[in-house]
Amino acid sequence: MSTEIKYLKDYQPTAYTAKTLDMLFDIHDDQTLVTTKTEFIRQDGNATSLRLNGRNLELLELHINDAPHSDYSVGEAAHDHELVLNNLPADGFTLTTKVKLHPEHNTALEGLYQSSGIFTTQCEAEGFRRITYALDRPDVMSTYHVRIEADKKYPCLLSNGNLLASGDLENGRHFAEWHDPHVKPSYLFALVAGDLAHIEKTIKTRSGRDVLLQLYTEKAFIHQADWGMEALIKSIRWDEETFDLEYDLDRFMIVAIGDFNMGAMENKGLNIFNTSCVLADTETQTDDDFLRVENIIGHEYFHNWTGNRITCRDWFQLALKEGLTVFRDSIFSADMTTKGIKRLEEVNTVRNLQFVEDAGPTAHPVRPDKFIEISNFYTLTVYEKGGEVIRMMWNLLGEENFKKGMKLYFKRHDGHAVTVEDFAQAMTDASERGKEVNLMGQFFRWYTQSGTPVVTVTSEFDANTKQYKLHFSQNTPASHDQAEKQPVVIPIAMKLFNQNGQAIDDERVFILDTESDTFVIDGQDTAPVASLFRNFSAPVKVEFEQSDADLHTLVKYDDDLFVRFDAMQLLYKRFVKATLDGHSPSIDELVDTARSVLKSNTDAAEKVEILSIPALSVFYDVVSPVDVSAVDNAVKHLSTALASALKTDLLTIVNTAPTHDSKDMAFEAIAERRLHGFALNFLAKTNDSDIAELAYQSYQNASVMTNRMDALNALNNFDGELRDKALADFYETFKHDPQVVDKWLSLNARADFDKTIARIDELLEHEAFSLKTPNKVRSLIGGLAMGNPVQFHRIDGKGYELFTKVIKAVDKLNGEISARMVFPLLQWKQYDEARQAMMKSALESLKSDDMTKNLYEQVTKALA
Ligand code: HT7
Ligand code: ZN
Repeated sequence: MSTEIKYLKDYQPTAYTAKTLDMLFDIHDDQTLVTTKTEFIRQDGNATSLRLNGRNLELLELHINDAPHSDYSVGEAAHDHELVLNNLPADGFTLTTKVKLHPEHNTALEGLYQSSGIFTTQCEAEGFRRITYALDRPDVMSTYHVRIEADKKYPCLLSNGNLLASGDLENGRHFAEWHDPHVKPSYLFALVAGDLAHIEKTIKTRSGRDVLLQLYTEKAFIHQADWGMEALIKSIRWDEETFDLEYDLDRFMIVAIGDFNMGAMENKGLNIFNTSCVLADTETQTDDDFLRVENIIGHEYFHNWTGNRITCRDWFQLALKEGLTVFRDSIFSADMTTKGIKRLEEVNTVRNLQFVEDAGPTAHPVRPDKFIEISNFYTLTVYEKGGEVIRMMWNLLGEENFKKGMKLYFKRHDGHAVTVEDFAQAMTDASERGKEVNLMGQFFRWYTQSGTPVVTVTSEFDANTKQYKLHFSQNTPASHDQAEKQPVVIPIAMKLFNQNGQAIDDERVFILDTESDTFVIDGQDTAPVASLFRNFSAPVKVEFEQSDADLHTLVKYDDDLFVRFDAMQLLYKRFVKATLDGHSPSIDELVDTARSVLKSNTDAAEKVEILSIPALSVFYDVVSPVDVSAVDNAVKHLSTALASALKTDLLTIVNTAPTHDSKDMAFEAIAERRLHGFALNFLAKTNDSDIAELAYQSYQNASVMTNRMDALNALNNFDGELRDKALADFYETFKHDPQVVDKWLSLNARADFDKTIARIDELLEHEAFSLKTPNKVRSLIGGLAMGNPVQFHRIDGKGYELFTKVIKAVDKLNGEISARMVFPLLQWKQYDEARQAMMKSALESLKSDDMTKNLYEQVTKALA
């Protein structure tokens, strides 16, 4: 294992570049032979040797300019088996290598691997070196010609670009040849060979070119592909209309694969998706699954320009493509649904998860400056905080200037591998406003500084001078990687209301770019109610002791969904804190406010967002260190009291007949189902047995997966016969569909019962589970560690014990997954002494000589 640290400051261009790759894949069930002919051009006049990346490859042949060449060496495993070529001809040469691979034994799911009989690839970030010797880095961009030969039992032979030829060979074999006319880095290479069904449609781009769209999956699930195809067409149209960007090949293919490390991959012209992110049918997927599919299809499609046409110079620049594409998928999904709802989903991810990362041992800037294993940097900070930084640019520049910036970015850099600075520079240069804001100046600290800024706010009202002041100050706490922090540019979108909830001015943006500053407004008869950071205008934590009365006013009357939701969360937190401090806070005012929201004409989905009691971890900041059981008891007290007081209101919602068809995917229909599901699940918090009956009936009457899962989630609060019957029926009915089985595994893992750990242990041996399939591990073990904090953090340590046992076993198969899943354990410093000790020793127990470097990097950082 190489644990060498790579630094951004050490970046050097390569001495040679690879102009073209001509590849032959000779696929057999027990081995695959890959012959690669690469045309190398010398960039540095003095170079006579070249290092190529390679990993676990068996080299069979090596030729230079078609003649055998013996002046080479293959490095040690510690150097990932690099191939070093010496004594090279001047200027340029062609290298031909033939290597042997074993995709049938590849459990890391990187490079070429087999999943359910389908051969598939995953090359981002450094998987291509597991396929052939190459300059496997994003700043080497080449054109690819690929020939695939395989048995006819694998009828579909796919690769990037356009199909040139296909036909029969001897011995029941056949071939296909593909050519991708666009230069691309190796991480965008893809190949699929298998027995797949597909659906297809031809559309015309805005300029009138025909494009064939195809979506492939296993035959048994092809009926779940229509929504994905619709989402793809919506994405293509949206990018044409919003950013004037057209698709640039004759074909766009999506393939759904069951074993996949992440959600999806934007390979040029051949996107590969985790089945869970592309298949959707109302019988087997929920409304949330449908929306996620639409969003991820959009994300991968949008990468065609932001990521593929212009790519990253090196992996430190990952946020260049990911932050920008997250922002693009976010405004796409907001356009397809309701803006505020999509925004709150992002807010929850950033505040509840990214802020945790930013405060923990793996904190890093949006543009990291060092890493051991790049796979560990596909993080919430790079993606989500990276997306927030782009959103701030959009807001600071305005839509029109941002779009001018995008145009200039493509004009300058199309077909190249560039840096985050290149993007910020184009955005700065493209308009007068851009020059004024100067994204290359202080703003750029958002890319280079880790940690979450904290903005402290105090207010001051003087009845005599009628002046109202808001004092803002900012501070970014030191993080493990950076002791000193400088002030960042924080746009604070704000608006003032009077005590009756009427707006007294228009929304404005106050820029806090110094350590402290004051906003002043004159002419106020009474102290205004401040609505701050509207629409979550900056990814910061806010400390503001606003009165309870002000918060209730904001929940009831503000016209910004984020502020209403945030004010309600603050009120919930205050109730929980008071309970933990040994007081008996009254629930009455919360009930009144919640009831007024329920009775108001607020959109149904917005009601759900405002009133939902957040996940347990959201309450962790009310105490330090965190005693999970105590916080859980206080939150349960809140939810039971509120649900019991609102029981009649909630029952009315549950018993009202829906006005939309249960399969209608219009957002109003989804919102109606959401409110119904929320009411049923909130009622379950009463712990009343009539609600268990109601949920069971609801399960039996459900005709779509959304209603079924709402009922099962509600039943998951009641340990007893009804839940057992419903879960057994659910498994029996859907055991043929791996995606629904994942839901069943997760329901088992998320049940907050004493017996859950034993049940999970049992399920590890169940026919429905496999350690080799990331989706199964995420459902069962992720379900425990992320979705069931009470059982995971059991004070007897059984949760940690089971978790580490599984992480160790997964690490033997797939380091990308073990390193990702271990995240909850890394946050051990948050917890009380007893839990800290157990979590720390669990981390220690993960260390071993044969652990992957992925897991090594995470564990050593956490223990440092
Ligand atoms: N760009 C893709 C990232 C990705 C990935 C990274 C590491 C290992 C496996 C992976 N699969 C996909 C997905 C995206 O952000 O669009
Ligand atoms: Zn992406």
